[in-house]
This record gives sequence, structure tokens and C-alpha cells, in this order.
Amino acid sequence: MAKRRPPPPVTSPSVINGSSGNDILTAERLTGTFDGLAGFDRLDIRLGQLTTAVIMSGSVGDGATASLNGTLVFRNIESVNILTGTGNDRLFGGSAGDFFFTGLGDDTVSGNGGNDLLDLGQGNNLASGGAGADRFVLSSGGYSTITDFSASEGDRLQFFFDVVDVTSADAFATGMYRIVDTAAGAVVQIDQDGAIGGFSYQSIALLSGVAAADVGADLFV
Ligand SMILES: [Ca+2]
Ligand SMILES: [Ca+2]
Repeated sequence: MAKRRPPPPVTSPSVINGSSGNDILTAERLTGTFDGLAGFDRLDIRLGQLTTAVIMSGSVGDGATASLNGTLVFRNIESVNILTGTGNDRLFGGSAGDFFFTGLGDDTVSGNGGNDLLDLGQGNNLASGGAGADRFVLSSGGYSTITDFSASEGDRLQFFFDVVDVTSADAFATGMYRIVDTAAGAVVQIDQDGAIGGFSYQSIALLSGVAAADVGADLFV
């Protein structure tokens, strides 16, 4: 008598599970369910082509469930690495280090705990790093309000460059950037061609409640 093959386990094909160890899972659409299970798990979410807003809800971390637009659901994910497109996105991280690249649009991003990287792109953005040593990447053509910049926590600024081999600290030192005091805080300005040509200084970020005198080249990476 031929052995009968056991029936396949009943699972939902739209659920992608990690292992009991540390996993990196990848989502490339605004649909599906991801479960990192045990371990320290990261979810890479690649939505850079989207022209609509990505709105996050829930919370990020072990035992927690979050979703993007209610259609991409993930749980037991300790760290998110999210790339979004031209919409006005609203994203947040968990207690560990997260990575955000929010492109064009007027984006709102909260890193929460951990050492987060917030690349805010262009548009009129609102960002908070939360606790931890966070890095804010600023772009010309954008204006980002950083609500909780803290040098003593280790927060740092970085400029988005097309030019390689120039560090942000060097660019600051050569006068391509300057810091202006305002009632709301320190405003970071860029002069795209430095002292040479026709561009003038343009504001790209506000560090709320920070004095310009406290923003030196040492805060740029
Ligand atoms: Ca965006
Ligand atoms: Ca975080």
C-alpha cells in the first residue's frame, strides 16, 4: 500500500515569517503581513516609487504590531528601514535604531528610541529623533524642523551631497553652510556655490530651541 503524502500545513500565503533568530525581511508593496517572530528582526520597506502618502499606525517592536496604510502589517519587528516616495508620509520607529528615507513631500518622522537615521529629503518636514544618538540628513530644496535636536545625546547633522569626498564638517567649515539664530531656534542655511557664484543662502532646517552658538562643525559628520 502506497504511503499517502501528509496534507500541507494550513498557512496563509500572504504571511511571511522570519525565523527564531535575527532576520531581515523585505517588503516592496503596501500589502502583506510580516512576522519577525523571535530574535532581533529588521523589516526593509521599499516604496520609493509611490506617489501617494504612507501613513503608519500601531507600534514597532517585540510583541507589537504596526501597519502602513492598514494594508502592510508587521509584528515582532524590532527595527524598520523605510524608503517612501513623493507623498506626505507619516512614519515612526521603535526603541531600537531605525532608518527613514522619505523623499519628496511634506513628511513627519519620529525615530523614537535608539540611534536612528532620518533622511528627510525635500519638502517641508517635521522630525524628532527621540532618545539616542540620531542622525538627520538634510537636503537643499527641503526645510526640516527638528523638534528635539540634542548635541549631548549625540545627535548629528549630515548634508545630502551630490559631490563625493566632501564631508559635511568640511562643507560647513568652508562657508557653504551657516547657522543663523532665530527666536524659534538655530536655522541651518546652505549657499550651494559657497562664496563663488550666484546662489545665496537658503534655509534648510530649524533646530527648535537650539542656540546657533551651540551648533559648530563638530555636530556635522
Ligand atoms: Ca515623502
Ligand atoms: Ca528608533
